[in-house]
Amino acid sequence: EKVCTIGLGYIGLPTASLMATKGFQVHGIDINPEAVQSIQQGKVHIYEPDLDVLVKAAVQSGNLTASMEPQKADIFILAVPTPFIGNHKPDLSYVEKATRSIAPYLEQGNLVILESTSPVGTTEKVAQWLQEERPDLIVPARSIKKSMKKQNQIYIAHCPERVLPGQILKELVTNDRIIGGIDQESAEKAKLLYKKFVSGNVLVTDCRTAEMAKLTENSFRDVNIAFANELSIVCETMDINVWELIELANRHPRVNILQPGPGVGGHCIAVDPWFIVDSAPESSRLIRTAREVNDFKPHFISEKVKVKANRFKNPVIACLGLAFKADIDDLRESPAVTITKELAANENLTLLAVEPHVNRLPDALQGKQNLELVDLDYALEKADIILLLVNHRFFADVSKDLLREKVVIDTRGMWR
Ligand code: SAJ
Repeated sequence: EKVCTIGLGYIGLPTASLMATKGFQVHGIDINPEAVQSIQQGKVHIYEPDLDVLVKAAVQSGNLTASMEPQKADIFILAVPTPFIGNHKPDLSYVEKATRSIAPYLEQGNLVILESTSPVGTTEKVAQWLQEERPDLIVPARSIKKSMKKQNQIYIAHCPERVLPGQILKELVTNDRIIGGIDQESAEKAKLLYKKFVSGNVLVTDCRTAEMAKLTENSFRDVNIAFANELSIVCETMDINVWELIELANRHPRVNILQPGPGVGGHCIAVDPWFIVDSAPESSRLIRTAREVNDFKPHFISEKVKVKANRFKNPVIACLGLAFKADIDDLRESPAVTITKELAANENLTLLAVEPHVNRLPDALQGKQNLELVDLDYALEKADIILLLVNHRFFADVSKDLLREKVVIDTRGMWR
């Protein structure tokens, strides 16, 4: 079967390459010419463990090609970003553009799959956009009843991705998948497709439930991290070690608290809960508050560091880690970057950032006179204050004797 994937990022590229190695003929599309070029040469433009090997194999087999123009196919997979714009409103412009871009290539019997995390109702919008572009085709409307197969009909389903950055290739295969059909026929068609490369269960529902399920998963995690972050702030005022507290509370058979940290980053957990809040502002008070608690945490940490820095004449602060979580190179929406930036705004502070996964500072931290990217040993030697922001394995073995000589702020509880 022929597949056309729109978006070759953290979801589209692994999915396209996996399907190509499973025997599908896959053509990948991206608006970024550099991404397309590197994939054409069998290389990757993003880091994810083992993705380079998979892409190379897929391209060399001849089953994965890439360009900036869609092609005719049996299956179209939309895997483009759904960020939010000011005021936490979902930005569906990428989904809309991608949807309209495939419309001219659609033929009767084709299956269109939306994998992007989307606010409830988006799959129905995809159907509406396709119908506007292609009045000659019968685009199904949302229905939970069985209907008759029609001439000139296409199929639409929402199959939200749920893979964890750092484990994408494993989770793409082993995770259970939720298939939300716009109608039953679409769901069944999509189920058959995912069964061909997923070893987990493939669970069928309607498109609205599937959209909400994905948002619910990430909101669940956000609310639970907010609980841990709130505890960490509460404990600070009571002289209680929050890590010990959580470890002890988690010995209860029905308690399982997550880990506090410097805040919640990434493009999913810090974004998706807002889609629920936007759809139901009056009834999503807990989800909204959790977002606010997690967004407050970076400021809480930078204020704490500033207070400690007051003890020194020319304070030097080592900021260990800039990524949004451990053992990845992704610095986007990272609380570690927010904290480092807030500290760098204070000219009395000298900041030494250490991030073993990158060789240049991100744009958000460029052009600051009092901030440089250095190696770990140099930072540890020069710093008065050591601020651990990311629990990269790389930082696990820092000498405890050395830490005893410094002021240490360990936002991840790694050196406890
Ligand atoms: N974090 C904490 N404490 C914890 C766990 C995480 O502070 O106990 C922080 C991390 O440091 C990071 C942020 O939360 O800044 C998010 O990290 P994560 O590992 O929880 O999640 P992501 O964003 O890498 O991936 C999530 C996953 N969702 C869930 O686990 C419910 C993944 O399965 C989704 O596919 C992904 O979002 C997505 O694309 O939506």
